[in-house]
Amino acid sequence: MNDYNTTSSTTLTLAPVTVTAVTAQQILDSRGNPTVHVTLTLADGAVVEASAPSGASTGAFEAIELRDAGPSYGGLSVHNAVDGITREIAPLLTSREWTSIREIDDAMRALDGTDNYSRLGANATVAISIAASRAFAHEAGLPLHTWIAQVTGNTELLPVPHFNVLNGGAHAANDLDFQEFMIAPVGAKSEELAIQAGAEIYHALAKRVRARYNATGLGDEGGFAPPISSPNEALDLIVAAITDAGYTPGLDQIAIAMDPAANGFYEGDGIYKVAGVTKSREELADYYAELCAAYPIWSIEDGFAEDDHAGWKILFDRIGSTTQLVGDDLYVTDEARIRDGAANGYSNAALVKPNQIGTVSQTFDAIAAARENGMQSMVSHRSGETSDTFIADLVVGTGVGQIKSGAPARGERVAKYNRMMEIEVQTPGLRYGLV
Ligand code: 2PG
Ligand code: MG
Repeated sequence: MNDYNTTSSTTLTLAPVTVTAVTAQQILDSRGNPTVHVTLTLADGAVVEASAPSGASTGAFEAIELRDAGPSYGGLSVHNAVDGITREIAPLLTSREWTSIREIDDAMRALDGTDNYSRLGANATVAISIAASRAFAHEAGLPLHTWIAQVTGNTELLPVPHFNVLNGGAHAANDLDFQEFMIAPVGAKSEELAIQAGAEIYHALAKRVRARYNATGLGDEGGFAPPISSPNEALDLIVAAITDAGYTPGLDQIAIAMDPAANGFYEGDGIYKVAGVTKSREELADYYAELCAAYPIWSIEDGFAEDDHAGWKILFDRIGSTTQLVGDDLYVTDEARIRDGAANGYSNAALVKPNQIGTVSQTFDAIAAARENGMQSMVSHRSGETSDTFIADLVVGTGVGQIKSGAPARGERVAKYNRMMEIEVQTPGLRYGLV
């Protein structure tokens, strides 16, 4: 069976892929840590490539990144993952013709033999799976985003970008416990204007951060990392910067999203510590509700820790009807976990990171599971990135309407935003906005 959805209005021709050669090598990610880069040579001589991103605040249930644990790069080199591609995945890929991305992903999964890619490494499988997706798009003669829309049976949509402009948690050296403060131009008229708004507000924020804290330091995702510890202070700064730049803070123009990444300040036993203050589950849920009442916050990701299901339920009952609550470490892009979350009332949205689950077709499954259960999805980068822009095509092709790719600055972050603007120019008629 192939992946092509026959309900699509476009007539689809099966376009099989033949891989004649595979190369893999170690490159650096945006943090200066090693990651995996691959190329696939196709029968017509075309070459497609991909590289794997890498998280810092990783969830305990994520697919496993294979790292050498040797003396180089403090144990982080990826020569074993590269060797696994060369010795095992390459012979598999070049052994036959492939008719769907799922076929390739399933074969890699079977070859790995574990349920979390701990033998070959999800950093190896995700890079191959992304490159293979590009191979299918090439053979079909389609832009990658259009191929994704056809394979998944979705309507293409230009997403609302969520720009992470203030960094804390595991991504910055300051004392801010919440990891990400994002601005989302929900009311923009186009991708280009959304990105313009994000960049103009980022620059207005830079002025305020310099004037007030004499600080220019950045976090891993390109947002500012001034010496503050209070989430309220961070939110006040952002609201002021939105106004400085000539925009209106609010749920219909420039909204705010946060990723507290609560694993990072969970003390266990239902106790969290934010800005030096200890909070019970109820107190933390109250605090989020207060922040949502005081600021135009439309979305909160990982408000509670990945294994604190009781906390998730309290928050969902409290503000789930008015606020998007996104599971990242909670779900790790795992279809089964998302279904479980929907059944138990943990959240109304899922974050989507291909390297958390290990392959592109499993990423499609996660998005489908969210959709089937009435949940939103937000496609996401990792804090360690490369110039690979796959997630830009992924978010457009799956039509989920939301992406976060860090600040509107730094090459590895803007590569995705620039790709979205390129798609907008090349594909007239695509709608911009939330689902
Ligand atoms: C997150 C991500 C991306 P990391 O927590 O959502 O912003 O961070 O890649 O470090 O897990
Ligand atoms: Mg997160």
